[in-house]
Amino acid sequence: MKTEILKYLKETKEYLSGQELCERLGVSRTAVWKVIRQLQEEGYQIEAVRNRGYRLTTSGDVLTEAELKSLLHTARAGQTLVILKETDSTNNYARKLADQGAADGTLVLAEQQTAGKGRRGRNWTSPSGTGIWMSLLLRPEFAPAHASMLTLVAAMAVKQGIAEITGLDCQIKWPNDIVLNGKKICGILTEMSTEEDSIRHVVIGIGINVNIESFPEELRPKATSLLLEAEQRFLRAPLVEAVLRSWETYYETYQSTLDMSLLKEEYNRSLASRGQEVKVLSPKGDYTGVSQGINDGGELLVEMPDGELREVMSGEVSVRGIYGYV
Ligand code: BT5
Repeated sequence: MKTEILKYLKETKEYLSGQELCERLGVSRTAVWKVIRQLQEEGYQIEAVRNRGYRLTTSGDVLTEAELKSLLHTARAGQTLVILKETDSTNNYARKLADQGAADGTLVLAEQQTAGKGRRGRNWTSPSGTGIWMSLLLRPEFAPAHASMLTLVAAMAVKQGIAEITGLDCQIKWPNDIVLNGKKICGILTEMSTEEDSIRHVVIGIGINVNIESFPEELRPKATSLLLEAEQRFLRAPLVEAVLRSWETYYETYQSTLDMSLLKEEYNRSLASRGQEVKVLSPKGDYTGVSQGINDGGELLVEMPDGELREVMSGEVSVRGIYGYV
C-alpha cells in the first residue's frame, strides 16, 4: 500500500484527497494516515491540509523499497529488493541470500558499508547516505567462462544511467571502473560461485560515489563523486532505476551472443584509454603498449611497439595510464 500511495502522490500535482485515496485502495482513513506518517519519517515532505488532502512537496534523497518500487521499470533486476541501513558488504549479503535461494534479479542496497570490498582484498570506502552501494544477484544459465564480461556490461549500464540522470559523460576504465575527469566515480566487483561447470550464482557489486563531499586524503588524487564534478546533489533512487533499466537492455543484448560482439563498438567509444599508452602490470612482467579497445571476448587489446597485438585478460593484470591513474 505504501508504494501505491507514493505513486499516487507523485502523479498528482495538486492535493490528493484522503477520501479518494481510501476509495482507490479500499482502506480506512486511519490506515492512509499511518502510511503518510511513515513516509514523512522516511524523509518525504508531505503536506497534509484539512479538506484538501495530501501533497508531496519535494522528494528527498530517499532510498527505500517503496521509493524504488514506485520508480522501477525492470522485468527482473530489483524486483526483489533488500534495503539495509548498514552491512559489511552488499556483495557478502547478496551471496548469503543466494545460498538461501534468493531469486535472479534480487538487489541488495545499503546506506552504508562497514567493510566494502574492492578487488583482490582491497577496500571500498562507502560512507553513509551519500553513495549507491548495491549488489545484483544473477542466476545465469550460461557457462562460467562468460561471467567475466558481465563487469563490462555493468560498466556500460552505469555510464548510461549516469548520463541519463546527470547529463555527465563518463568514461570506462577497463575493466571495472567508471571515471569522470580522470578520477574514479564508480567501481564494480563481480563475484561468482560455481559448481562443476555451471554457475550457481553471480553477484555484481556496484559502488557509485553520488553525494560524497570529500574523500580520505589517500583517495583524493584518484576518487571523485557526482557532487564534486557537477557541483550539484543528485537523488540516488532515480539513478538506481536508470542503471538497472540500462543493465537489462545491455544484458539482453549480451545474452543473445554471450560475448561483446554487439556491444564492443559502443564500449570502445567510452573507453578511457583507447589509443593511449598503457602499462600492463602482469605477474609475468610489466609491459607498455597502446590500448586498442576490447575484442569480442572482452579482453583488452594492447599493441606492442613491434606491432604485436596482445590480448589482456582482466583477471590477471592491472592496467595503468602512463601519465596517471587513467
Ligand atoms: C573496485 O575495486 O573498484 C570495486 C568496487 C566495488 C564496490 C561495490 S559497492 C557495493 C558492492 N559491495 C562491496 O563490498 N563492493 C561492491 P578495485 O578496482 O580493486 O578498486 C579499489 C580501489 O579503489 C581501492 O584500493 C582504493 O584505492 C579505491 N577506492 C576505494 N574506495 C573508493 C571510492 N569510494 N571511490 C573511488 N575509489 C575508491
